[in-house]
Amino acid sequence: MTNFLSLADVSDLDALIQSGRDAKASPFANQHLGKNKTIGLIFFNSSLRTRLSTQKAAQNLGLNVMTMNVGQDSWGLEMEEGVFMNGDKAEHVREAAAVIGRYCDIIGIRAFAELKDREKDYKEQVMHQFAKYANVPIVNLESATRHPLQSLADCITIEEAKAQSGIKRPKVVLTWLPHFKPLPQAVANSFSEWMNARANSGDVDFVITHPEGYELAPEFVGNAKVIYNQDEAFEGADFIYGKNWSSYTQYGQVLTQDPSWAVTMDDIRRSNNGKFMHCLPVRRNLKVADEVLDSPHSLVIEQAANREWSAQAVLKEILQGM
Ligand code: SN0
Repeated sequence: MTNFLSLADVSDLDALIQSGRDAKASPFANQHLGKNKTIGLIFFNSSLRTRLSTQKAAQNLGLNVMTMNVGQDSWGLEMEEGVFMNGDKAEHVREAAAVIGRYCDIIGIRAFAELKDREKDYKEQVMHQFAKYANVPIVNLESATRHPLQSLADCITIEEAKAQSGIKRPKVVLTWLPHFKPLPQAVANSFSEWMNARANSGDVDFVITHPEGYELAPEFVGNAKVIYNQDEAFEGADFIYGKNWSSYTQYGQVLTQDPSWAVTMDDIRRSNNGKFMHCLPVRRNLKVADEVLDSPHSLVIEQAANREWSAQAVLKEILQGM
């Protein structure tokens, strides 16, 4: 693996999931791999889990870690080519990426969708500009359209829960949740992309449910079954994966805040004794009831804990290829 931008960079998904589980069982087994090497973690947006879990994973592998918040700690970065730079951005990505690439052996980048211009967001300009000019491997720490480290942690979490329950081919339901703010589609896109791959290999059945107008881009929906009635979608569900996203078709818009889409214990009862998953941060009661988050049905803390092992599996594979 050179870059880790999406599922397309993964050659063997089963092996990567297993590598994460191995790291969890034996965190320091590969400490030699990162010795005298440095990873830079570059954030254009806020982070709690991604920042700490990736730093922890890197340290487990013996890497040195540097972190920077772009625009707060550093100069604002211009991403467009050929611009006359008399605006608010003091530095161009051509220099910034090249310079950071001289200090770092791997660069992780977080850059959310701006949710103004769909074509621009879905071009993944920030990731591609860094990949082009940094000359070192790039790791996606949530981009405009995807959050693959989260999706890998979600796969690990589902495999662990499957091993516990003995359910061979669980029904996994991605549900839209209400929110008053427009949020990116990245987590939902990525989860769908990875679950479709898991469905293709017979590891899960995958269903998506959301109000009309919240259809994800067709390349992410893939072969998933889309059901507009949430109660119907939850019937027999072994995993309920909640996430809010803004509209893709009416790009970046909040079309409804219908509170009946929030997940409650009634929804869990409708499912097959289902587990609740969310990438966090989650706004309690707006999106999911306290009684769900505080019940044994919730996997959210385990999912967040598994972020360390998903990052470690990816960094290990990149280091092995260097
Ligand atoms: C981000 C998102 O992509 O939806 C990060 C998720 C890992 N979430 C938010 O921005 C939540 C913001 C809020 O105010 O609830």
